[in-house]
Amino acid sequence: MALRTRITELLGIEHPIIQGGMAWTATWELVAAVSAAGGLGVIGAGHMPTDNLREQIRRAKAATDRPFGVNLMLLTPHIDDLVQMVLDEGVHAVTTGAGNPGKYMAALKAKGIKVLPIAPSTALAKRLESIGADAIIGEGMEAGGHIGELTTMVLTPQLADAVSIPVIAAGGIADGRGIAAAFALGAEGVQIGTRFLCAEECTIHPDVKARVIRARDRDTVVTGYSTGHPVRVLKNKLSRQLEVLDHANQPEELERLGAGKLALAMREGDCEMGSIMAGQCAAMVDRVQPAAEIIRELVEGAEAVMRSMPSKVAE
Ligand code: TUI
Repeated sequence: MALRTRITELLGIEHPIIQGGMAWTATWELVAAVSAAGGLGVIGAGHMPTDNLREQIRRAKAATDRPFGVNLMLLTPHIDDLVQMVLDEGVHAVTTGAGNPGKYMAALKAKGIKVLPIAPSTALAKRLESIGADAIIGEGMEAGGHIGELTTMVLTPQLADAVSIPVIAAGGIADGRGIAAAFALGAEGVQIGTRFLCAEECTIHPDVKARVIRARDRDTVVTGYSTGHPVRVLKNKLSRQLEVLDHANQPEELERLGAGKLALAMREGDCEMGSIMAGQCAAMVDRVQPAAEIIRELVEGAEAVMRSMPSKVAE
């Protein structure tokens, strides 16, 4: 058995598993490992300078012949430059987050790049389908980082009904059960971020991996509602300070305090004053393991759940 869908076909990959394009986290080492294992590795561009992203793309190309992608965070000030560089370098796929990629759709498609926007609502998904998106990633608010309002459970089936292109479910998926559930809701692929934080090939600071492994069910919190860009993180000293500013409705102060804190966590390992963006399913991650082993467990787990389903239906 294998999980073959329009997503594996579209992207030329073995398993319909897209790795979340996490800023300061998803560097070429993780990307190459995920792609080599049959998923789609995705470089997290975040606010990365254009030259650094070019270097990341070139290193990923040198490390794997398999398809990989780049996640473009549309709120970044130099996004036009990043898009132009991606067009020049060429990658198999682009995922987008934190905005509407409509402005770039035609140029990306003209280069043969598959465009997979993250959409937190059916309205945006329909609009993106109408201008040529190849698939829609529906990210529920269980996810880490910048989130929308709806849960994966509610968003996925509505997206599947709203568009004809394939839907990829994201947010709260960390094992085979989550994948099987996403498929039951109408998804043809999944995007997984948090579980890959603890891939051996993920270059984040080991203290952050240890913190994710320690996380329990209620250890994430959403801060930044007052800024209009709510972000889910693991609870720590920083998140408590951000919450105070959120409740006092001081978005400018909050932005100031939050600036640069993702890198402080992920690269320097400051687990108290850094922003550890992780989803609710951090609680389901219990060890560091190679990306290929994660993918194998995900696929085998999903297949086992799907096979067991008929026995749950009485004749
Ligand atoms: O983008 C993410 N997750 C992220 S981005 C990020 S870095 C960041 N830095 C500062 C402020 C905020 C974020 C950390 N994590 N996930 C995908 C995602 N996209 N979640 C929600 C959205 C989204 C929201 C609104 C996508 C489109 C959208 O459209 C609004 C519109 O313009 O129609």
